[in-house]
Amino acid sequence: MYFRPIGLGLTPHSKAMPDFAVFNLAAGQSMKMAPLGALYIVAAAEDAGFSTVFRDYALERGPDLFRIDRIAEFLETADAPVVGISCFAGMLPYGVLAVEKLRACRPEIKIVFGGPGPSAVAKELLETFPAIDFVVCGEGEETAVDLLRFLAKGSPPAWTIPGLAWRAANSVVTVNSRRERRRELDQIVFPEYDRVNLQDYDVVGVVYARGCPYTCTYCDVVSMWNRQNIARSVDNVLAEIEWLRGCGVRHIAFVDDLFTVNRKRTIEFCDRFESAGVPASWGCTTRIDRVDSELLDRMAAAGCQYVFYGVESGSPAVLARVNKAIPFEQTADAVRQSARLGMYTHTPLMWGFPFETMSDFHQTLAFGQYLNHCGANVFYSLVTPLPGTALYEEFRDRLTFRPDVYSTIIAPGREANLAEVAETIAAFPSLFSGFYHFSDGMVDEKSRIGKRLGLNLSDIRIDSLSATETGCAGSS
Ligand code: B12
Ligand code: SF4
Repeated sequence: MYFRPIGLGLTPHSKAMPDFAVFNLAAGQSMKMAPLGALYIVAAAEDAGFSTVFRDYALERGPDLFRIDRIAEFLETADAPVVGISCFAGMLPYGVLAVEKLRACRPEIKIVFGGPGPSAVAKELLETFPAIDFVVCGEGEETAVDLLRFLAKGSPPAWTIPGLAWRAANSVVTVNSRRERRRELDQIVFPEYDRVNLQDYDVVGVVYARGCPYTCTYCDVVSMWNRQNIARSVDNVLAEIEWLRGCGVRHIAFVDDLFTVNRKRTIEFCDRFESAGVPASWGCTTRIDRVDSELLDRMAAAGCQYVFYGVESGSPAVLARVNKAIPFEQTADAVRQSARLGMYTHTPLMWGFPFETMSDFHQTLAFGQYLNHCGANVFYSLVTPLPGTALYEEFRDRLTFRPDVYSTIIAPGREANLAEVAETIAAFPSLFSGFYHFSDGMVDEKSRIGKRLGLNLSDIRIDSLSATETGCAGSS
């Protein structure tokens, strides 16, 4: 089907021009994973008859990856009347500044943002940056297709499209009602992998189920998936893995927020995966209180090679405050068993909460050491107050931004260069709060302690740590 924009301000284009150009904006990742979200959108658009091109910035190389001009140039590598940008919170400031440049030379195109970064801040994003025309909030396939139809034929009208945030001709921004989560995930077309060369990536992801029912206060999964965990069938997942195997993929990273949320489903998957004799290994992310000894045995037997447990803190008080009160012995037991089964066991710990006392922090460091002895790969990350989280809402007036101190959990990688975005981040804390930290989180003091103990509080980049130690760096 050929898509012709009619009377919506889009420039008529030749048949050679695609209808839709989707760009994944990611940079500085240590591990490159084919971007599922963007490729699901490409597949949905193609399936609905819109010719679509895809470009992945994660594959770009060079020292200037975080320069706005470079990103803007990248966005010009595909010409289409509708440009879609997929990004997380970390690339959002870069994305908005780059599309301002794109807009200046391409006033006729429509620009739509989607992904976990823009989703949580859709209204303010559109109100602040007129270069952006639409934001697709949450699960994107159906909303994106409705939007493309609206831009092509004026129907369905923008105001009727659930999940869409848009700006009317009078500049008023509207965020439509949330779109109901899709229940029949098996009906969703597989990610459009033929648009990428899988060999360009270090790892390939598969989503078994979307969303998580828990309420950890720092986690922004709710703004994307609305606390519902909805799964594909085992057959559908195995079919995708078989297909990937055919492309030479040997390891699958399940990218579910909480892979073992449904024990029965996990056992069924393990049994089927093992009996199908799929010669591939896999790994996943989950919670300590969603595994048990038998389940871990089954997972290991079925080829699970790594497991990522969000442990988060060594202080019972902090764990209770973030809605993740899991007893330490349970954590240690699960970690010991996972490691014993040969799984590479990751246990991230967070620090810098506004309510984390020095004693809480010390407990976290001590627990980290203990988990190390249990066989875990422990790493520490500075708390990132992401928009849309309960943590952000409760403590939003205690945020501080220092361009030299930020968590690389949200900033895109350790090599991120904030030079061109720092002013924008500072001007719009509620849009870019992931780059902030809590002013009463005692960040400098705690980093110094970590350093003195020889611990790598790895996810914080503090350019000025040595300066801080000599008392040169100011704290805000
Ligand atoms: C796999 C993964 C990665 C991979 C690859 C990511 C990729 N490009 O696909 C790797 C390991 C590289 C990675 C890195 C990071 N990640 Co990550 N990652 C994930 C994970 C586990 C799965 C992503 C996924 O495939 N989801 C499934 C698909 C179906 O959902 P989706 O991507 O959201 O896409 C849907 C919608 O968002 C929308 N959509 C997406 N793109 C577009 C584009 C358009 C035009 C439209 C219309 C719609 C649309 O439609 C899609 C289909 O419904 C998620 C958690 C999760 N379960 O989602 C975290 C997550 C996305 N990551 C997160 C973070 C913080 C990071 C890092 C910053 C961490 C770090 N410092 O290393 C980096 C950033 C990298 C960068 N430079 O931008 C956060 C994002 C938080 C936020 N608000 O932005 C998440 C949500 C985890 C969390 N809960 O904290 N990540
Ligand atoms: S941190 Fe994990 S368990 Fe908690 S809400 Fe987020 S995805 Fe769910």
